[in-house]
Order: sequence, then structure tokens, then C-alpha cells
Amino acid sequence: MEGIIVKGIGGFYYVKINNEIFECKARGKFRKDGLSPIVGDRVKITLDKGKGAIEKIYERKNELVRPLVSNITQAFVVFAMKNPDINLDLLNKFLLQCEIKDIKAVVCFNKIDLIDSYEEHEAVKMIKKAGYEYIFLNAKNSIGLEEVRGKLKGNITVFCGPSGVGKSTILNNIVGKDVMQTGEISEKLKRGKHTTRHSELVEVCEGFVVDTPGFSSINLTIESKEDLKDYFPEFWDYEHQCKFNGCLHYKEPGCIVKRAVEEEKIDENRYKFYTRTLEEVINGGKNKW
Ligand SMILES: Nc1nc2c(ncn2[C@@H]2O[C@H](COP(=O)(O)OP(=O)(O)O)[C@@H](O)[C@H]2O)c(=O)[nH]1
Ligand SMILES: [Mg+2]
Ligand SMILES: [Zn+2]
Repeated sequence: MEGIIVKGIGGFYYVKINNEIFECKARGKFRKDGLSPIVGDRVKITLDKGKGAIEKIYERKNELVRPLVSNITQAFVVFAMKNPDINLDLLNKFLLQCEIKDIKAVVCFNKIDLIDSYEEHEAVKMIKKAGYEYIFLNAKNSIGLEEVRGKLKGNITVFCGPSGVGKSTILNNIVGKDVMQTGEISEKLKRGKHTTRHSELVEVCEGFVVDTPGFSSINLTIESKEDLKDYFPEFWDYEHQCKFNGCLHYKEPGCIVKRAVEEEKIDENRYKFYTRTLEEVINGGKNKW
């Protein structure tokens, strides 16, 4: 039988198959291979006298560390129009993280009640130009939440973004219980003690939602400077038009991406973020934010 791990606690894994949950232990061989099952894993299980055993973990599409989950397909990258103000670099870092992990990003602009003409906001214009999907929300008054729900089907979705933007407000509403309260409390406790709150997958609207917000701090590793441009979808159209093969769209002459920036077809803030990140990759390799 094959299913997905929706919860892990004290060495037990809860595997959902169709509409049933099976409590399973992992076979000892996994520990020998240095592999432990995590929430999100697709697994093969066997049952013996009602006891479940995980026999096989299928290859992971991706893996997040905080929260510890695998096979994420979609991220709602939440920012607030105000309180706190949008940090464009941070927004771009979240998007970059999603590209690296091969996660579809949907930007959620929350707290639209706090500013006038929010569609004219620099960040909104940037996201439109970059071609990412986006949703406007006023989570406190349940505006935009239907649109969020409409995107859950068939996905494993994680909510991410800086603190104070409204992630918990959205999640509580979507998941329909006060899951985040617990998350917040343990966040505070973490400073003193080492408490672990494991994330769970909650089934909503024919998809799964991770009940703990994801990667509020980002730790990006970009292997080589040549890789970085591939994580900027708006560059792809121009890819093979530059004068030089393997153009990094940096200081090379005859660069069509740079021309597109000048012609305002590519957002300048995005391009600047690209070159700054490229410089960091060239100088250090490992990027921590
Ligand atoms: N004005 C306004 N405030 C909101 C909205 N959504 C959430 N908030 C408030 O913003 C604060 C932070 O929300 P929270 O969900 O805890 O953010 P988190 O840190 O990202 O989980 C809370 O006081 C919320 O009530 C909104 O759409 N408009
Ligand atoms: Mg929160
Ligand atoms: Zn170029």
C-alpha cells in the first residue's frame, strides 16, 4: 500500500491512504542508511496484525528544514502592504528559495485595508512584471481567502513570510482550527527550552497544508554562479538571445536581459537583486540571510 506521511510523533508515523490513517513504524534499515521518514514523504507500507511498517520512502521532490517537510509543491509567500512594510529584497529571497526548491510561489499581499491604491505599490508592480501569481488579501476580514482555498487542490502547500504579516491569521482561517496558537507559544518557549513542535499536513480543499509557517529565515545555497539566472523566470524568454553563450546577464556586452531592463520589460528591482546575489555567489558561494 502506498500513502503519504501526514504526521510524525515519537517514532510513529501516520500514513494517509485514501481516507484512512495508518500508524506505522519505520523499518530499522532506514536508520542504517541514515534516512528518516519525514512528514510529506510518499511511502510504501505493509500491515502485519494491524501494525504498520514503512518499507520504502519514495524519492523526495524537495525537502524543507524548518518546518521539516518534504514534497512541497506550492508556497504562499505572505507579505503585508503595511505593518510591517515590504522589504523587496526579502520578498525576492523567498521567491528565489522557492525556485531553488522547485516550489510554485504565489505571493499573498495581505493587509490591503491599510493602504490606498495598493495595486500601485512597488512590490505589486514588481511581482506582476516578474510574472508570479499573486492574491490580494485582508485576512482579518476574510477577504481573499476563497482565492487562497481555490489554489490548494492537489498541492502540498506551505505558508511562508516574515513575522507579523498575517500568516497565522490566514492559516487559522484556512485550516479551520487554532493550530497556529500552539506554534506561536512554542516559538517563544524555544528560546529557553528545546521544545519541538512537529508540523502536520492538514487536508483542506482536496490538498494538504503544512500547519506551521515555513522558512521565516532563509538559508540559501547556490552551487554555482551559472545556476542563479535559471531561478529568475522572467529571464528565460531572453536566454539564448544574448551575444555570448552562457551570458550571466551581468557585465557582458550585447546582453539582451540588460536591454530588457533598460526597456522596462524586466523589473529593475528584480535585476538589481539578481546582480547583488550573483556578486555574493561569486565572492562567497554560500548565502545566509
Ligand atoms: N489590518 C490588518 N491586520 C491584519 C490583517 N491580517 C492580520 N492582521 C493582524 O496582523 C497581526 C499579525 O498577524 P499574524 O497572523 O499573527 O502574523 P504572522 O506573524 O505572520 O503569523 C495580528 O495583529 C493580526 O490581527 C489584515 O488583513 N489587516
Ligand atoms: Mg504567526
Ligand atoms: Zn545576457
